[in-house]
Amino acid sequence: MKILLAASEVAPIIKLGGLGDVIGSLPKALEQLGVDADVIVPFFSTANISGIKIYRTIELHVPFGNDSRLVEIYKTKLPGSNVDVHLLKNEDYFHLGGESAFLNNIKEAEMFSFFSKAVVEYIKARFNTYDLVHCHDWHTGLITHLLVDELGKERPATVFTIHNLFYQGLADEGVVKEAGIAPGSHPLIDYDIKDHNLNLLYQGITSSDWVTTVSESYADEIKTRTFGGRLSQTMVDVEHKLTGILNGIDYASFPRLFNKRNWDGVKSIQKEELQEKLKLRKNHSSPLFSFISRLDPGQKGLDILYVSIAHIINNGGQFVILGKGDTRWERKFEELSHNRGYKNKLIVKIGFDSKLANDIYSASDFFIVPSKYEPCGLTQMIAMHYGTVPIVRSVGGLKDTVINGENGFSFSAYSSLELNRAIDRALETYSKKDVHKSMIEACLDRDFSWGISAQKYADLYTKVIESHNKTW
Ligand code: NHF
Repeated sequence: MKILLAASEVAPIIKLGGLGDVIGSLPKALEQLGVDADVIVPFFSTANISGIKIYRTIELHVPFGNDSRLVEIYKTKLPGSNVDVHLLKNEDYFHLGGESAFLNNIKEAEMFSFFSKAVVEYIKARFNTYDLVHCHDWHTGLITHLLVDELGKERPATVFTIHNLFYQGLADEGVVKEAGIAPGSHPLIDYDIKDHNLNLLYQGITSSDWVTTVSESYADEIKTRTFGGRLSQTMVDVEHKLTGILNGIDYASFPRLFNKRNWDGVKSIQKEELQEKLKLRKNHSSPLFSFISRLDPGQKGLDILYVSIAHIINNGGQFVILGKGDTRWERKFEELSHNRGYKNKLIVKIGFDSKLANDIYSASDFFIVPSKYEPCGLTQMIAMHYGTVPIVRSVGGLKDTVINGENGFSFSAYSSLELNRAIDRALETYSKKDVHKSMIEACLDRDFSWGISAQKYADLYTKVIESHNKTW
């Protein structure tokens, strides 16, 4: 079985968010199961290629608009594996990308329509030897239609994974023509562009052989208006081909200095070290809460968290925030930390620093994820790996990974009142050392490595390839 994973990012070469982590680790886990998976991504100028061997392989001439555009293909290996990564270089389309994946604008949509076209040209240049193309998020939404046009019944089978339904990629209707899709050849496209724009996520979902999303609960939630918005009915329509598969995490990226026997001593030393490093008051009895996230007010629960900070500090806790994103919220959190009453109790670090992130995960007592919605969420799993008890809103993957009262705390209604109640339960536990200890150990017992999920993908690939071969 030969699989091609197409996406906009692959960690550690190009990493903008959780999608990059998944594309950087799923193929390695598939390789362990004997599945031969390649990765294809745009070669953005922001790609981090220092220290890795990379070489130019072939050139493609990709028809787009009225021109034929040169795409140079570079190849490297995913660090620590034998997985081939193909990077598509084009000065016109990919030179500006890679700094954000969340602009959601027409320019980005055009860039990724070109990417979709180039991926299909690449598949042809490789003599159509992939059995299945696994597309990720709206950036790859046109691939399936193009495969039908270019390869007809010889096309590979397709799986489309939704990492975040909120980002849909609205393209100008003109990209349909630029990509070389003839008017009238795809009813789904004709229907979609009646409102003069093309929804790339909708195209990927409706035209692929199978659809997955990154947790079982999120697969259910997006069928409702609250979580699925305008695409909720579409998700109901495709439920016969929709599965939720929880993401795993690549533990190699999260070195831990303790195990289930000695966590107590090591974690307390780490807490002291972090308090010293971040200039928090050195106080071991004060519970340390943390929040590490992209600062996205639409998703990450920043407003309810903001209000609950006072509750934590007033109850003797300390709080560390690490993240970047929305500049208004960056400023709001920074300003709050300058509040006199919060000195040495609230530390806000704007930026992304994976070493500091791991130190914070490891030294904290509690980790908060108050998201409005969360397709899977990786941070709660990382926190649990470090024996840091998560406090989460019970949605999506957070619901599927945290068991209230056993290995974490969860709350339902989206309000700081509810979040405060969960914080109160955490504080109460913290004061009863043996209860807190058993929760930490329950966290350490959980195994979120990719093995189980990769097996689910491998089984799904086999099923989809078989049924595709039968149908054609
Ligand atoms: O974990 C990778 C990530 C998810 O919940 C996360 C999200 C975006 O919002 O699948 O994608």
